[in-house]
Amino acid sequence: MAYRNIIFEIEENIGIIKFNRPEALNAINPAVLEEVSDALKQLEADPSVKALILTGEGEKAFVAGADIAHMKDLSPLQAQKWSQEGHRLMFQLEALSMPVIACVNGFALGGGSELAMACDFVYASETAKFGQPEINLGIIPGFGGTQRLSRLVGKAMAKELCMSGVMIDAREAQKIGLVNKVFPPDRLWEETLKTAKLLASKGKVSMRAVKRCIDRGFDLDMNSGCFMESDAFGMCMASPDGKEGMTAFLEKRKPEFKGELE
Ligand code: CO8
Repeated sequence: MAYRNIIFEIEENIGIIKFNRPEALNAINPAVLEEVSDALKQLEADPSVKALILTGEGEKAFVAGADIAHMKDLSPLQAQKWSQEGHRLMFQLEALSMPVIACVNGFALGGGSELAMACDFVYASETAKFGQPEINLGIIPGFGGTQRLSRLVGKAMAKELCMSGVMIDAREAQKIGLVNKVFPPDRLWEETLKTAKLLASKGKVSMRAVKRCIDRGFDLDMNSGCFMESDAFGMCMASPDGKEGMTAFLEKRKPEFKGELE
């Protein structure tokens, strides 16, 4: 597929997707969803790719939300379908076996903040701004914001953000747990890449297992979550990477993870 709304690259073993509609502050329209979804399928099918970074092209925006011009005249059923298409992409991101970092270089509003929340964690520039401004448009978050935000920052804070529609800066977003780390704009990319490389150096089997246990376990009761963790622990223990990691430790050398399951 030819990409017109995103820039898709693989640098060594890191996938990079840049939202690229600067004329609309990288707002998401159906073509963006389709292109990102296609790129994610390619990444998942490529065993050499071990981490993914999502970011926005230009200095102003990560993603300033769903494209309002596209949404304005949707019928209720079309809007419901549009929301479901957004949800599908967020779930596709969460289901990836590799870790995904949102590198938020500017506005992450509405669907943009929802996208960032569907990544494994967020690094942000000091100039980034987050918010769920849908209420100002007479609508509500439709790409999972009412659900992921409350799970991330708690119900009361999620309500305040979704009900007031106000923007918060990166430091505030870090304080409430929406953002992991904040960097000056000129250091954001190198720091994100450094962490992506660190994650890519780990074993694929255990990376996938930790991601699934935390994501799936979050919606389970403690007992069921721990049960799932034991199963995943057993699988990692029996994997070639598990054997290699522990053998390498005892032999005082760096492990060579192959990312295979026998
Ligand atoms: N959609 C379409 N175009 C946009 C969007 C957007 N979300 N955001 C910015 N643009 C466009 C502007 O219209 C403008 O275009 P033009 O130059 O042709 O006039 C261009 O980008 C630059 O924007 P501004 O001139 O407004 O730039 P400012 O620096 O003055 O302001 C802001 C930047 C504060 C980010 C401002 O652009 C803004 O408020 N944007 C809208 C933010 C917003 O409300 N986002 C939420 C959208 S709704 C949503 O995401 C719901 C997701 C779930 C959908 C599910 C559907 C059922």
